[in-house]
Amino acid sequence: MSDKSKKLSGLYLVTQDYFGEEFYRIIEEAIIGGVDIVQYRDKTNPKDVRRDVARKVKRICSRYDIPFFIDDDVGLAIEIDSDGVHIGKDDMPLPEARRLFNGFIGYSTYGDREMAIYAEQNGADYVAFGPFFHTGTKKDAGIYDIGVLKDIHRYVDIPVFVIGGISRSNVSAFSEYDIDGIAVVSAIFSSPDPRSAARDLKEAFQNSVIRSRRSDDRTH
Ligand code: TZP
Ligand code: MG
Repeated sequence: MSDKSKKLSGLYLVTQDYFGEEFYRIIEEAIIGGVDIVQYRDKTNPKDVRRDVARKVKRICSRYDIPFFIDDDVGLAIEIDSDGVHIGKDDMPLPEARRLFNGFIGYSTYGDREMAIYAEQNGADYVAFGPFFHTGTKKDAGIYDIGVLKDIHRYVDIPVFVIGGISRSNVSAFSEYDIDGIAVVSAIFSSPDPRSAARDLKEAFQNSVIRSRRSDDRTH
C-alpha cells in the first residue's frame, strides 16, 4: 500500500542510469549524508533490469524511511508499489496517471507556471521546475527564467522543487524564492564522496533557502 504521509521537501536525489553495484552504494551514502527523497531515473536499461533495480532501491529507501519515486514509468511504479512516480509532458497524461496510481505523483513543469497550476488541479503532489542552469545530464533540456519562481506559492500549494545543474555553489540563487526542495543528479553521482556531497548540498539549501524564508516570515 502506498503511504502518502511522508513529507516531500528537502534534498531530492535523482539517479543516473543503473551502472552496477556502485550505483547502490552511492544512493545509500547520499541518504546517510542527508538525501530526503530518491527517484530512480534510467533512460537506457531494459525493463527487466529496471524492475530489479527499482525493487532494490525501494528496499534501501524503506530502510531509511524516505520516499522512493520512479521516473516516467507509471506501470512499473504500480507494479512495484513505489511511493511515487515522476512524469512530464512526454509521459502518461497526468489525469490518467492519477486515475491509475494511488501514490505520490511529481510533475515536470519546466519553466511554466501554468503547467504547475494544471498539475496541482489534476492531482500532482509536487511540481519540479527547471533547469535554470546548464546541465550536462539532460541533453535536450532548455534553460528557463528563474523569475518564474517569484511568489510561486501564490499560485500552487503543493511543494515546489527545482532541478538542473544545481550544485552547492549555486543553491543560493534560490534564496529569494519559496521553494521546498532541490533535486540533483551529478552533484551527487559525480562526486568522489556522495555522503559529503549530500551533506554540503543540504546545508547549502538550509542555510540559503530555508533560513531566508524564516527571516521573510519574520518581517512580513
Ligand atoms: N530534469 C531536468 S534537468 C535534469 C532532469 C532530470 C537533470 C538534472 O541533472 P543535474 O546533473 O543535477 O544537472
Ligand atoms: Mg519523463
